Amino acid sequence: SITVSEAGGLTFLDIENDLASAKISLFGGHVLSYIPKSDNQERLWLSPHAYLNGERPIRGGIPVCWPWFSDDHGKEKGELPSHGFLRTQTWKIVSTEETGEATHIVLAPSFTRAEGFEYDCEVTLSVTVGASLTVTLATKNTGVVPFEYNCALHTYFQVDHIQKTALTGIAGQYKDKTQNWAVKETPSPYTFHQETDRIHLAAIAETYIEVEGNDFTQVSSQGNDSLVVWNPWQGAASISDMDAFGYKHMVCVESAITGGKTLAPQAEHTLIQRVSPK
Ligand code: TA6
Repeated sequence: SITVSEAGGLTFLDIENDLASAKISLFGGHVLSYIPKSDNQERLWLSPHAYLNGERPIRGGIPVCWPWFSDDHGKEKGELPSHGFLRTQTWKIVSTEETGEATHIVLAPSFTRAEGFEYDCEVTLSVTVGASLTVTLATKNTGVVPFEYNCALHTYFQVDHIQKTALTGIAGQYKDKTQNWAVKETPSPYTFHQETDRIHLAAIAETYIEVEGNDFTQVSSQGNDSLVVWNPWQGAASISDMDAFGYKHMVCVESAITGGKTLAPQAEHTLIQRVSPK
C-alpha cells in the first residue's frame, strides 16, 4: 500500500508491502526510511533534528545531490546551494506500481533549470522498495548542446555505533576533504576514529557496512565514478540539525559522480544505488 500524509506543510508517502516498508518525502524527492522485513531493522538514519518543514534540506535519509556535488559549482559561481537545488524543492509523482513484493514509485522534480545550471534536461528518481531498496537517478539531455554535471545519492546509513562499524569493498586512492584534498590510500581495516570526509576515486560497485564484524548492509552502486564516505564526528555539534552525539549512529556512503559527467544531446545517464540487508 501507499499512504499519503501531510505534516509541517510537507507530503509523505508511507509504503508497505510483503517484504519491506519505507517512507518518502516529496520535498527533496527524499527517501527517509527503509525497513526490510527479513530483519525488521531500519537501514537509514534520519536526524531527530532534521528540518521537516521545507525550510532546509532534510538531514538524513537519501538526499539527492544534483547538478553539482557539495560546493564544487558554488566556488566558481558564487553563493549557490550546497549539493545543488533538487533537495529543496517539492517533487511530483510520475507513476506508482505495486505488486505484493515490490512497490515502484517514479518522482520528478518541479524544475531542473536554475541559477548555475541553465540546460534543458529531464530528471527522474525511481524508487523500488522490496527485498532491497533501489534508487535510480536518471538525467537526460533534452536540449541541443552538451552539458556537464555531478550528482550523488548521499545516503545516511543507520549504525548502532560508529566505533563498531567498518566498511569493506573499498580500495585505491581517495581525496581527503579534511586535509585540503590530499590524496591517500584507503585504509584497511576501514574503521572510524575521527572526522571522515572522503571522495574515493574509483567506480566502486560493492561496499559492505559491517557492524561488529558482521555484514549488516550491502551498498551496490552503478553509474558512479566515485564513492563518498562522510562522518562529521564532533563537528556534528556545529551542524544545526544534528545533535552533538548524532555522529555516533550514522555513516554516509554515497554513490556519486564527482569528476563531471558530460551528456551529449539526447544522451541519458543513470546513477543507481541499491541497499540490501545482509
Ligand atoms: O558528502 C560529504 C559532504 O559533502 C560533506 O563535505 C559535508 O559537508 C556533507 O556532505 C553535508 O553537506 P550538507 O550540505 O548536507 O550540510
